[in-house]
Amino acid sequence: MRIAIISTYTHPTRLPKKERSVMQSAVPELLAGLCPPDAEIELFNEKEVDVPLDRHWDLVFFSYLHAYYEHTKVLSTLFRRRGITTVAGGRHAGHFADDALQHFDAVVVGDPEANVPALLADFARGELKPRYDLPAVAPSEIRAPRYDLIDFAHNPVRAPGIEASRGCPFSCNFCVLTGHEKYRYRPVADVVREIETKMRFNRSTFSVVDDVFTFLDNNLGGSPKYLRELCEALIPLNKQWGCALTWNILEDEDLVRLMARAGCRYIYTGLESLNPDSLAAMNKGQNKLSGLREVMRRTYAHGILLSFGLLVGTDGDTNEYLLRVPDYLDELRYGSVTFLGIVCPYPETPFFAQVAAEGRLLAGTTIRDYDGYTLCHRPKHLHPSEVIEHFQRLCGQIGSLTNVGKHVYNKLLLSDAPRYKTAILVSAPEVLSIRAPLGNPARTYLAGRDPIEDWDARMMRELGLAPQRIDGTQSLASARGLARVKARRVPVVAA
Ligand code: B12
Ligand code: SF4
Repeated sequence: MRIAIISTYTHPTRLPKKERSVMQSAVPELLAGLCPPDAEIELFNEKEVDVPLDRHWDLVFFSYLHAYYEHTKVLSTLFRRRGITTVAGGRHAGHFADDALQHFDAVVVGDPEANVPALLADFARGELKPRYDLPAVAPSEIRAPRYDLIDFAHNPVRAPGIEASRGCPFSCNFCVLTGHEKYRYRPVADVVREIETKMRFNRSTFSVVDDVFTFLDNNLGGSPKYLRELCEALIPLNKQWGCALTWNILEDEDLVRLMARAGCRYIYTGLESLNPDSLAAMNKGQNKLSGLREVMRRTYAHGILLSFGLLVGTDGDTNEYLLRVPDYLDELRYGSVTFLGIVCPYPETPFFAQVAAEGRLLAGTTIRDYDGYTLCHRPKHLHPSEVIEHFQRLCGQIGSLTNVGKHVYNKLLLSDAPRYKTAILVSAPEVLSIRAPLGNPARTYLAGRDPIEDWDARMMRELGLAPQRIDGTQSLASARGLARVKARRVPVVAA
């Protein structure tokens, strides 16, 4: 059986750009590990390479984020016209299974471990079902991805990624996990064995990422006890790694010291806002704003680069706060923002249910707009145009060369931990990447206003595909886990 597994991608500028960064989707190699050993498998990560449209496979699996749906529909339709069977999975496909079934032969809802082998067995017998929805397996049954199939030649800085846990114990109102996923983690011994025996590292030209890997977990600190055990077990491996976790972990200095000893050199945390009202509006109570500067300084002093993300457009944001963000960051001195986005009401979230019920979705919103860089709703205290002005100004100010200079100057000499200085220097482009979404002057960043990518738009016209409109109706009806909200048409407002 010839199988292709494709992780699709579209760039926030809506231009045909690649993004060869450290973190990439691990779904292709994860699904490959669930395929029979005799299958001929090819993996494609569109963030790094184009997908060949003329090759033949028996079966193609697609993984995509919400905003890549239209593009993924185009690819699937082209393949199906050539007799190739296509399957969609991931959070969007699971939530909008009925919509996806119009464009794919089958949809997998939820985790792949039980579903993919069942689907492959049915396909081999010629009995493919449209929907696979088997329950998740125990975390101890999660299998290692096929690291051997990752082609590092496409990306000199890519680090292999591993999952120690899935889900997150917190309930931020804008997060796609909230109300849908239980927090669960794999046995420490399984994770360590996978790193020791299965993981393949990227021996890149500049040796920047040799022996480096990333945890892909949404929140590696979901259980501090588990994280401690994991770190103890990682010390003898002598590898360097990065992860994402929540602010509460950083306040525990002993744990941060242990993480550094275990090889942690990079932590991303979704700080989201420096304004208490905005954090409250996002139900992000785990982020405390007191003592930020000291927590940041000592994390660096232990040899860990701490980067964080900020969101604009939340219901607590005001003009006064957004204007002051660069000053707040200067006062923090050790803060390093590597992600700046516009808060996104993903359709399966409590935040979406709220803005839809209150008639605050912008008119003409389609799924392409749900990319974290496009305003899809009207915030409580700001006009949509004000949000965009702040977003563009902050991208320019925070992602500036001056800021890179301050970042390196303030932090380079804070620690002598092995590879700490490399991590600081290598992170400079990450700070600049905050500007990346601004690369298309034609973008308004307002939902319903910006055309999708030229090629996708042309192919959608030729193939007769309509965009998935998000006006509140369908999502309120099908929101799994978000209570039984009655389907009803909700008013949309114009920007
Ligand atoms: C690497 C990564 C990226 C990469 C690659 C994206 C990608 N294609 O996954 C890049 C840099 C592009 C990216 C960008 C963004 N990301 Co991101 N990213 C991740 C991260 C850290 C790891 C993804 C991963 O490989 N996980 C491991 C794999 C194995 O798990 P998984 O992707 O969750 O898939 C599981 C199931 O959904 C299912 N599955 C998925 N696809 C398929 C397909 C088939 C056929 C089957 C059977 C099953 C299946 O199997 C997996 C195991 O259960 C996740 C966090 C996380 N732990 O998932 C966030 C995450 C996916 N990102 C998120 C966000 C918000 C963003 C950004 C908006 C901003 C940001 N923080 O950077 C942008 C823009 C996204 C957009 N345009 O919509 C959110 C959700 C976004 C969404 N649309 O659902 C997540 C969940 C983080 C979070 N908790 O908020 N991200
Ligand atoms: S802490 Fe992060 S992963 Fe957890 S619910 Fe909040 S946004 Fe989602």
